[in-house]
Amino acid sequence: PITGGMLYPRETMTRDIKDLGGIWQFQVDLSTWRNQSLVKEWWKRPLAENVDHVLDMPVPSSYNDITANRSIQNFVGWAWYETTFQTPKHWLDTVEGKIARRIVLRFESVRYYASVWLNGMEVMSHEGGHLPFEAEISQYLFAPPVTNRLTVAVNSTMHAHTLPPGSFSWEPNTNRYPENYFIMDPVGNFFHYCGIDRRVLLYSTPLVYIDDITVDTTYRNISGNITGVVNYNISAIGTTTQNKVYVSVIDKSQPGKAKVISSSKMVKGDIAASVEVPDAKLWWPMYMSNSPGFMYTLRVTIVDVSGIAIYDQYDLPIGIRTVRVTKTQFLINEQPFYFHGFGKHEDYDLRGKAVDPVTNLRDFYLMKWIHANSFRTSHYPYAEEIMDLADKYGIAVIDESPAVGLASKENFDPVVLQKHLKVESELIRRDKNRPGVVMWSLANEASLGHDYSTAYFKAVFQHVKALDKTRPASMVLNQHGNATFFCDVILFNVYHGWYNDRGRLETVALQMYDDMSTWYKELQRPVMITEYGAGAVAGMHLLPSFTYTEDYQVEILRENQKAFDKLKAEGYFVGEMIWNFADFKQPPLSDIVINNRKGVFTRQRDPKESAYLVKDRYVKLAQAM
Ligand code: GCB
Repeated sequence: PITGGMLYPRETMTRDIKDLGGIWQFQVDLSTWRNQSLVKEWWKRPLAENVDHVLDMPVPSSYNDITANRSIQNFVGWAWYETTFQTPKHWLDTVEGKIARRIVLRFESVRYYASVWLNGMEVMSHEGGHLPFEAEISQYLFAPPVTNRLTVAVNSTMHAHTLPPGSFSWEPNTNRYPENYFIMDPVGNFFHYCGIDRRVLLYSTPLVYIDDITVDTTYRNISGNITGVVNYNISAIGTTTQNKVYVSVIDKSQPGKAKVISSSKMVKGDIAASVEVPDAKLWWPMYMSNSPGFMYTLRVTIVDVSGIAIYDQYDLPIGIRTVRVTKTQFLINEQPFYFHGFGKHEDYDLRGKAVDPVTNLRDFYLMKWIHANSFRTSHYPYAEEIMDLADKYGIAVIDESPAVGLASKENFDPVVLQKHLKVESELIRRDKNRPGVVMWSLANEASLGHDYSTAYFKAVFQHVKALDKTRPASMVLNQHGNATFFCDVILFNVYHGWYNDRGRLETVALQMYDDMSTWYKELQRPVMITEYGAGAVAGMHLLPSFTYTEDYQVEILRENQKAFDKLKAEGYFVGEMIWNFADFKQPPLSDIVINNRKGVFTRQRDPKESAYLVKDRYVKLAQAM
């Protein structure tokens, strides 16, 4: 089980944040890799005293593409990061000899494994990228003017028992390979970026604090008059009979005026109640309303018994909406929703997988331009900054866990299953309150042909369903198998005219229609395509079109879309997502030039010819919503 609510740090009058981003010190330890466990003790002294020379490295960023050094680009093993900071003095004020605030160190993501020391003392470790972890650190801090030293050892070795798995081997034959030569087969076909790729934050809260909030929303519609119902569950730490909790729902267009306020006695632990929001505006995806992405603020305030002195306050953005799946439809607020969007990656020039506000906004402006209403977080959870934008703009998200490439029997080992359950717990804890998240994807293209994979997914689906009863759950498929029965919606990837019958455009529409209609016949539930497409190098043209030209990509998309129109008319086809939104970096595989070229935008986010075709189609789909 995981502990703590780990609410996303948001500043309020009782909570403050210090961002530790910037230039950190860095060095890789060329003599190690994860399988050998940690061998160096570089946390004991400043990094500069342990190595010949330290490098500078930006945080957040993947470390791979920053320097001109190939061994850092390809490095897999222990990479060391170090920074220093002073704690704001008022955080350390004491009351009766004890520090009166709770100080937390939080990492939004480190890929893949991290151990953290503060002033030479071990604070925490965490396995798994793309998800936050944190610890209270008051006891490790030096008071100013003394400077604190923060050391992080990062390791991104993937093997059969990591999630996602990778295959790792090394070549002992020193006649043919240099010493310590190893091969790590990529996790999927995206570049294996590593490092501290999201923000590192220090934040502080009062000692009496809101630990977690879970909301579940619904509404009543009486002849067009909508009353929102926000069920909430709040858990707080440190409260006594001296505390009350206020919950208010604030309409951001009228910031001074809370729509509803309810107050309850807060004794210890949890409180579950609900508030009704009169004349509520529902959260709708783009094109289903004139004000898509309408968000309220759920303000939770813990006060003293008189109701005056404020202990803690947290502002949770919420949206009021429902999601439900029938045999043929995906319903948002009881209206049929048709996904038209993309599979994406967190992948940018130089930064690798780093969270970056510039690219994030560029991507959302491009999604708006092209009239997309949805994307999938292929193949791992995306940064909370991105998820916030999706909520705000009304973009529906299929939220995927980092289970890509479960293929061999070893990958379905009980050890991996435990990791998978933990990852789902961490992901649902993080994203459970987001209206934009309309479905969970538990894996991508797992191999399903065995009893052990059926048993494995039965356990993962049960776990997810127990944690979240409000959203459909599925996984992205590229094959049939018993485990497909657990999926609420069939999400299918296939590359007709590319990975099969390459160059044969005349097969595409037929095969796509055959695949998708067969799924529906077999499982009698909504089906959608989550990946289809073709690679195109921007600027390359041939007539007749040929693989890797922009012309061929346009034709592949068009042929597939013929099938989608036919399927849509049959009433059970609920969406189409192109692989991929933008080109992204691959490992050095054959058959590609640097990047996976299936983007309708280049890696720099410029449109290919296909982007105009997609825009025409998505505009029409948007009008039909
Ligand atoms: C797939 C994978 C995706 C790849 C894509 C491709 O099926 O899900 O991760 O990038 O194909 O382009 O090969």
